[in-house]
Amino acid sequence: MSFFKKLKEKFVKDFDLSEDKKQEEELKESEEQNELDDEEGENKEELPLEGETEVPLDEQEEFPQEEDDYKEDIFTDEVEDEENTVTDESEDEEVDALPVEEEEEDSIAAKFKRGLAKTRNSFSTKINDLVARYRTVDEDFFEELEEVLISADVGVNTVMEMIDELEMEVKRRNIKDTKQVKEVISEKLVEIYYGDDQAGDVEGLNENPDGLTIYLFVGVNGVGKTTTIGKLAHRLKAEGKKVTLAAGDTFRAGAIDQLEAWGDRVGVNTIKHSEGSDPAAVIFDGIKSAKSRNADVLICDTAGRLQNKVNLMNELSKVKRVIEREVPGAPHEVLLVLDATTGQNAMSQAKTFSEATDVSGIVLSKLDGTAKGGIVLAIRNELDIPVKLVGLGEKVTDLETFDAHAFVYGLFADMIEDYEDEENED
Ligand SMILES: Nc1nc2c(ncn2[C@@H]2O[C@H](COP(=O)(O)OP(=O)(O)OP(=O)(O)O)[C@@H](O)[C@H]2O)c(=O)[nH]1
Ligand SMILES: [Mg+2]
Repeated sequence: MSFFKKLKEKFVKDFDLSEDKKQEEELKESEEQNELDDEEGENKEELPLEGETEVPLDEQEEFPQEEDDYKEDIFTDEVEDEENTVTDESEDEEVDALPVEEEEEDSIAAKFKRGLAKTRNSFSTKINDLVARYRTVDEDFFEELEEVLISADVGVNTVMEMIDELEMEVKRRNIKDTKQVKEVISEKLVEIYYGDDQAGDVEGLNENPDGLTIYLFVGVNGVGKTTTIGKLAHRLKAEGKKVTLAAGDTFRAGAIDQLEAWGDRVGVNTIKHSEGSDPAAVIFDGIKSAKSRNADVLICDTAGRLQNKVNLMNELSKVKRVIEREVPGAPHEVLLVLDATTGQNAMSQAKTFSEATDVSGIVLSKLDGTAKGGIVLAIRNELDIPVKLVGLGEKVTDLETFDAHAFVYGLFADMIEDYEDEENED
């Protein structure tokens, strides 16, 4: 079966196409508006301009030198003594969630489509332009396609691999017409993502089958750790799980309140100590509280850190050791949050963090804020770390389990719908 047809059957039937097309057109209009006059479009809340969320690395808050002191002896077995400093305001009962203003009925496909609007608009314009200029598939066509993929941040090595495979496939299927190549490109993108893992299953979050599941969030400043934790807590709670948050970012002013505000918003407990205290101790108390409340999941926030700060990376190892000691098999995920709008810098963050701690999965945030969503493929293909979750917007429901098919659907949605039209004409 044709790959576009397969994607269409998988995703398009999920939601009302006409409704979606309307939404799509609105988005395109405001996209164009954004590009033309660099003003805020109607969709401001869903697609903030990049400048609004992005913090350039060199402007990010740095840790002061004296920071180092508190880290050296960060965790000792006396941690239990700090118990009395814990504030668990919500006690045993679940906090009542504030009403969540959302359009929950959005299908996965619709969310990916909306979240990838920027990437798709740029990517499909370029591909269509390429196909219009080159009627037949030749060397030059592939060379230009290479540039299009690189400009979407797919990553040079991944692009090379992809082009080689495309050339082979095009020969194998004896494809001459560039129009047909679009579909082969979409198919190869999914294959490249999964690599040797032929099953191509969606990789959800690992869970503890018998007891407390612990997720540890790490990453540099401002990438979206705390926001993602809030979104994830909301989702897990909606699945019927009892969730506790641990405010392990004791460094940045306001970080504890920010996490607690998320906890209140989605209706889950937050365990916190005072600002400046030992993060490992907070996590320790988080585990204790989660266990005593019989919580299913504990999600640990940590302070943003630059990957070149050795002490801060050591601090993470200590936090992780506490978790390992308290719950065998934990943490069940160490999730590195990367900001998709930072492009190739995200790749170098992933490299350094995974050297310092065993990163088990990536959360790629702010995919909605970039036209370079191809970074997903580079991360998976070049670092061999699965992308587990993607942030597709700032709303509490804008977090999805990464699904390579839905992703590619999001990138090729227009073409897949066009394909349907052509098919209907036959
Ligand atoms: N558009 C968009 N914005 C996002 C997404 N995820 C997070 N943000 C925004 O990114 C900004 C930073 O998010 P935080 O969650 O505070 O980031 P952090 O990693 O916890 O930052 P530090 O605690 O300072 O290290 C906020 O304005 C979020 O609303 C997303 O998926 N899409
Ligand atoms: Mg934070």
